[in-house]
Amino acid sequence: MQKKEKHKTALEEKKGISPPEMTDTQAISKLKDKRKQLPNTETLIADILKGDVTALSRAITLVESKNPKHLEKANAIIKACLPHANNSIRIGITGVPGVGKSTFIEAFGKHLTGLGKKVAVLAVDPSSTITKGSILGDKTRMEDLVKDKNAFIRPSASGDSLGGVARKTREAIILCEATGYDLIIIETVGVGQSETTVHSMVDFFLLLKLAGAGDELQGIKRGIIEMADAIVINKADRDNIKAAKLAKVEFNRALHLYPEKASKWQPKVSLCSALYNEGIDDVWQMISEFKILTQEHNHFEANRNEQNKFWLIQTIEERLKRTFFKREDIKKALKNQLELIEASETSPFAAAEYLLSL
Ligand SMILES: Nc1nc2c(ncn2[C@@H]2O[C@H](COP(=O)(O)OP(=O)(O)OP(=O)(O)O)[C@@H](O)[C@H]2O)c(=O)[nH]1
Ligand SMILES: [Mg+2]
Repeated sequence: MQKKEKHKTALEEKKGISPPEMTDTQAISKLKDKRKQLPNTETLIADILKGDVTALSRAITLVESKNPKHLEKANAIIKACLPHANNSIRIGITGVPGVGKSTFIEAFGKHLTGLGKKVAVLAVDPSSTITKGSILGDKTRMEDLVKDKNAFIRPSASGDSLGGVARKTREAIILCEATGYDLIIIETVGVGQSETTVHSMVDFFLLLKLAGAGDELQGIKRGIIEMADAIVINKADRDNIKAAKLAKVEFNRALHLYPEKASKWQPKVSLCSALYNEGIDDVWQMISEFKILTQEHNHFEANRNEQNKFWLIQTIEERLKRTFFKREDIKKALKNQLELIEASETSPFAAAEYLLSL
């Protein structure tokens, strides 16, 4: 009781002290200064093409923004950057959680910057709206790469749909390439359709795996093996080496059962230990070989063109769907039609026809 009273008096003692007043003019000039710091579109483009990382980050933020004004700016920047996005290699990396993607990207990225390359790491992670971007936590696992001035690591864009995240990632790729990054690594966790999405935005698709039968139970789908240009068995170290070698033989056998790829590339299997930095250069050699082969018979560019066409259609579909379901009259009518369906008073097809006619 006594204590409480003491507190009371202590609080009352403070009454006489008034904090320094923040005047409106101060706040306004501060805001103005901040606005001045944000360069206009032309400056951003010029800085990006000069290789300025701050400008790159700002442009990606614009691309990710939901503000229509930002979208307009972002589109202008993307358009200006497109012609400068050519001499890169886009590599997609996937694998079940814990397979060692982050550790691999750290080792691989360091190896590449060691060869004088500039490396950008992006992520497509549909679950990131919940986990706030897994690669963000990864930054601690990519300690050395984060500090490397020739590497750029960007946490995954959050979004309400995989399509939305994918668009942002594709535009981020273009921005990174215009900034001068030679290799763009896009990481994804095998959730939902994310591997297919990443596969459709990269030149080379790499599947990280673990040795051992248990791996089949870890949810790698058959379709993913079919998409892979390389299967890299990670953690081929210590007691695991023997199992990893066996797995290599198995995968090689399995891969030969798949039909030839349009790229004419025969997918390869290799072993590595991301943790002990072994077998990393083999992966790079493989990707270099892939680029030479696919450029020789014009598949490399043709594939990118196909991907662009695919994304055009995807973007239209996404936009149409969004505007349709956002309309208030549609929302109401949809609710109504759903009730009618439940009461067996209309068929799904008739309901769809009716809603579309609105
Ligand atoms: N022995 C061994 N351990 C490894 C190797 N690569 C990664 N690890 C370990 O495996 C664990 C998971 O590695 P991460 O790189 O975080 O795996 P990830 O695929 O990024 O995991 P998520 O981000 O959760 O999807 C860590 O404890 C690593 O130290 C390796 O080559 N050998
Ligand atoms: Mg990771």
